[in-house]
Amino acid sequence: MSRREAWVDKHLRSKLRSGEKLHFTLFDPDKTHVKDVDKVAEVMVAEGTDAFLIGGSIGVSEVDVDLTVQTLKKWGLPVILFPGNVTGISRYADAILFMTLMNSDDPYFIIGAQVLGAPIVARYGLEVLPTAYVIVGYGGAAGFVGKARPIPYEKPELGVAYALAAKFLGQKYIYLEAGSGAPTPVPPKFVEKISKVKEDLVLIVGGGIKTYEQAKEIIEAGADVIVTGTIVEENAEKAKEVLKAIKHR
Ligand code: 1GP
Repeated sequence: MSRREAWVDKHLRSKLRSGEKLHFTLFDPDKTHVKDVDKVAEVMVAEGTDAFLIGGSIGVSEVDVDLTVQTLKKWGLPVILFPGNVTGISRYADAILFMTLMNSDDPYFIIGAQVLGAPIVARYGLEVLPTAYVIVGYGGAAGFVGKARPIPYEKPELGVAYALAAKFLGQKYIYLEAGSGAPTPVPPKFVEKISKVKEDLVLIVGGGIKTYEQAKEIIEAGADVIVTGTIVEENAEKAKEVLKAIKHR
């Protein structure tokens, strides 16, 4: 078991402490071919993205994850795994969102996959970022595959209960996921309620964020990190706008 020096959590938290808000660029190896990864990364790095997330819910092989991670390493940003299953683990990454899908009805996504993956994570010496993954609203493929009971957008009090449970269970990050390509992102009012109870949890919000206004409202509501995937794949100019909303406040 070789443990590399853990630096990603420290790095992200020190940025947050200095008042920055963060943006993670998501690469789904099933959607972005490895030959296009650098082109997208170049644009996002120039605009100030803070880290790369690699993962997806369907059709992600270990080989694809390895290739995407290896390609992204050259940019010098944290390369963080965002696994949909045990096939999403790469030895070349810096860290892993070690997630439990809190509102799944299937024990496999709450603890089963984690048990199968833990020895691999230990063997690779990956830095672990303990993460409560909570599906909200639309849910998309992550909600469908993960057999989640998504929290309705108009029931933030349920989200608050999950955030409190995450905190009491010792999680370090909470990820509110509307689902990739969600028609509407997690509402700012929902984010605000979670941000009021989150304390040291790093609050990540993703799914359906496509415009400057959406990103701005979610950040102003108290999110620490915004994740974008679809817009990065589809429209670099709009992705730049989202980054502006996060970085030039
Ligand atoms: C999905 O939250 C992420 O897991 C990003 O969603 O693809 O809609 O940006 P989008």
